[in-house]
Amino acid sequence: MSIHSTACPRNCYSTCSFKVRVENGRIVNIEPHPANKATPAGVCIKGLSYFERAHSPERIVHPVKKRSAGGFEKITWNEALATIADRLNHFKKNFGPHSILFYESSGMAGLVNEFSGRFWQMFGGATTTYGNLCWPAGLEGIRLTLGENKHNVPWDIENARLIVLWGKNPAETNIQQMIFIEKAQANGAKVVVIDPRRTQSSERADVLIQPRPGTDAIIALAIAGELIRNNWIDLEFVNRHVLGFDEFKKTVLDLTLDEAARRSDVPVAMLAQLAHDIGHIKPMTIAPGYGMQRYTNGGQTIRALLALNVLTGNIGERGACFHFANLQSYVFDDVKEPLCYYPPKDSNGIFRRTVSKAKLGEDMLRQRDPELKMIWVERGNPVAQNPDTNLTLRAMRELDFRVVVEQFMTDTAAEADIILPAKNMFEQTDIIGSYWNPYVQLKPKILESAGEVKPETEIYYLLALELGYARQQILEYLPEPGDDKIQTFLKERLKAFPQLSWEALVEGPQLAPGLQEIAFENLEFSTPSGKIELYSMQAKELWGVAPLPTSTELIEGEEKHKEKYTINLLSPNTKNRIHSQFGNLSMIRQFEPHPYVVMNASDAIDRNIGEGNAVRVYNDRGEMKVPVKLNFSIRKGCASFSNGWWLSEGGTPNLFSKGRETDMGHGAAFHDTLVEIERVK
Ligand SMILES: Nc1nc2c(c(=O)[nH]1)N[C@H]1C(S)=C(S)[C@@H](COP(=O)(O)OP(=O)(O)OC[C@H]3O[C@@H](n4cnc5c(=O)[nH]c(N)nc54)[C@H](O)[C@@H]3O)O[C@H]1N2
Ligand SMILES: Nc1nc2c(c(=O)[nH]1)N[C@H]1C(S)=C(S)[C@@H](COP(=O)(O)OP(=O)(O)OC[C@H]3O[C@@H](n4cnc5c(=O)[nH]c(N)nc54)[C@H](O)[C@@H]3O)O[C@H]1N2
Ligand SMILES: [Mo]
Repeated sequence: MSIHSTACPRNCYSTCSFKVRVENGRIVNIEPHPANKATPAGVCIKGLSYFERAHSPERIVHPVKKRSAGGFEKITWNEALATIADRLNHFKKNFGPHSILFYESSGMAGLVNEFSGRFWQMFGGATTTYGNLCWPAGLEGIRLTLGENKHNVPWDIENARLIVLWGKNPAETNIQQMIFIEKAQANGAKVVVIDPRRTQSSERADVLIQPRPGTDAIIALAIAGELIRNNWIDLEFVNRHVLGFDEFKKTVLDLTLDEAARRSDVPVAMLAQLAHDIGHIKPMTIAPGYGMQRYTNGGQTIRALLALNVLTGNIGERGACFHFANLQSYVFDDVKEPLCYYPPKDSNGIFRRTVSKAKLGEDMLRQRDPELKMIWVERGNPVAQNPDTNLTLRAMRELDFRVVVEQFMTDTAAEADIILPAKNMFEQTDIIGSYWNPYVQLKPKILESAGEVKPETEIYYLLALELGYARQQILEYLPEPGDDKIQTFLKERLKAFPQLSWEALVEGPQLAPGLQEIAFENLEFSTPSGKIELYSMQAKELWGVAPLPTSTELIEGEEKHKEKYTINLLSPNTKNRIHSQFGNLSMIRQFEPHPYVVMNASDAIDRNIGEGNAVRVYNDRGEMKVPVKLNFSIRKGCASFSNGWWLSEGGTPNLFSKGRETDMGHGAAFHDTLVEIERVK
């Protein structure tokens, strides 16, 4: 029996610390880790389901290849590696290394991920991806304005008197945040939720404002106008720390709440009350979510929201914060790598060619000189999770060869010629940061690999040998097999931070070196001007948008599409899955066994649709048939289908989304999607 401290490496705000008891090679207990002040209650149900997930009989634990008659059959590692090496050599010799696409995504956080890129570097390059499906529009909007992405420690929200959850649903997506929000409420704080849907978070709030999707910027800018007109701003703070106030003022002074009410379809009295609250209740924390910035106007929207903190001086103090992403624990540059949103640096000229994650299918099909011939997928499920599933599928199917490194038979794995079994979080040591809590954490190896599973580092090492590279040459890029080699690598990386000892990390989470508990408390901003840039020349130079935050209408609604399709399909995250992970486990499936679409009952009446009916959701890009749930929790004109369902379970919302980048940061505008819904006769 042994007990280990570890941390959840899923792409999730909370990044919970927990203690795991292992007996006879199996996980038998999971408990909260008290040293993490941000996650005192311990893991969620998904974390608890690691019991099942680690040892699931459905896990892929040896290499398999696709049978010509359909389905997969078990093969040996020797056969798998020999086949893959043969194909790699063939494509490289005949078409060049850029005929191979190396696709990685957010399935597992950690420093060790960087070795995957190094393998492809050694190989002579590959086509890689740029952008990120998740949060880059917001990250970039904040970087342009404040210089960097950081926020107060999670427990500081307790000090806020006004909390605006703006397009965020922490009761499902950041459940630990609710602990501190509820403490704030107990101290008398007011909580406002702005979301086209009624959510588990809004059930626990004082006010719910339900705008038309994509209209948050107009709301924020009109409120900014109202604050300025009534002199409800902190002029001293603005004069001292802000660049571009006069220009900003000019653009919002004539923008009325009536105009915003009309465009967002929110009662004007609600906007007036919100403006009054923002102008009078201090300190205020706005917690914008990531969902709300997955629009073609997402980056500018985040800049418009942030302007409300800036005008009221709600930055750099206890309880006063713009709580989007806290990258203070990303002290090793490479921890950021899997989430990095710029096209990869090309210092050595090897990667040269990149395709957009947001437009994956279209970009894959578009490549010439050389055309893409092969894909290698790891830590991602692009068929289900990237925009435009049918186009992604077509692009995958036009390739000659597909390798997917996976734990389970996902929609992407099902497309593979060869699936290599992927490690889980307990089978390789790594170090992770968090984009919400301020800790650096160790995630030690505590289980032997299931079946014949090998971590990616080892897969690449063996593949390199198979390709004929000499051991000495390989070691310049990759560690030798064995977790001790990984630990040596991590200890080496830790040397840059004497405050972070290995021994302390083994015990539990460690505060990031240089942490500012109250972000920007010194009121220093690493923007070009050194001030908070309401007016950002970089915004124009880098992304071609206006230097001031602006509000623009959504693109999908401007196209011909609008005549045929009138329902805006939202695809938020949901409590018991992380994107496309966990839903296949029986512990999770018991809560939601089948996919369903949620629709406003009055939209349903117009279409002769009744509760529980099978409906066809469709647009020009795809269709699916699923049951419908009717209620009034979602705005009229909107429907919701949470992302992460598998095609093989009945559908994914990305059947309908178009590959479109956000206005900045190369994100994906998932929610800018119109569909129609009809009853299946
Ligand atoms: N349980 C769970 N937790 C997770 C994840 C998960 O899959 N499951 N995923 C993690 C990851 S990677 C991410 S990115 C985060 C995301 O978590 P959040 O930041 O909470 O983002 P979403 O769930 O995408 O969207 C939040 C809300 O935005 C609303 N919304 C959509 N469009 C608009 C709009 O135009 N305006 C406004 N005001 N609101 C809008 C949606 O209805 C939704 O309720 O969660 C992380 N945590
Ligand atoms: N319509 C719509 N689509 C969305 C979103 C939305 O709001 N709406 N949200 C987007 C967002 S915010 C995100 S972050 C993305 C997430 O999309 P992805 O980054 O593709 O993440 P997951 O769906 O979690 O899939 C990760 C896969 O990695 C596998 N995996 C886990 N650990 C390892 C490992 O160590 N090695 C290997 N090789 N594999 C491993 C898991 O089994 C899982 O199948 O989805 C995006 N897609
Ligand atoms: Mo995400």
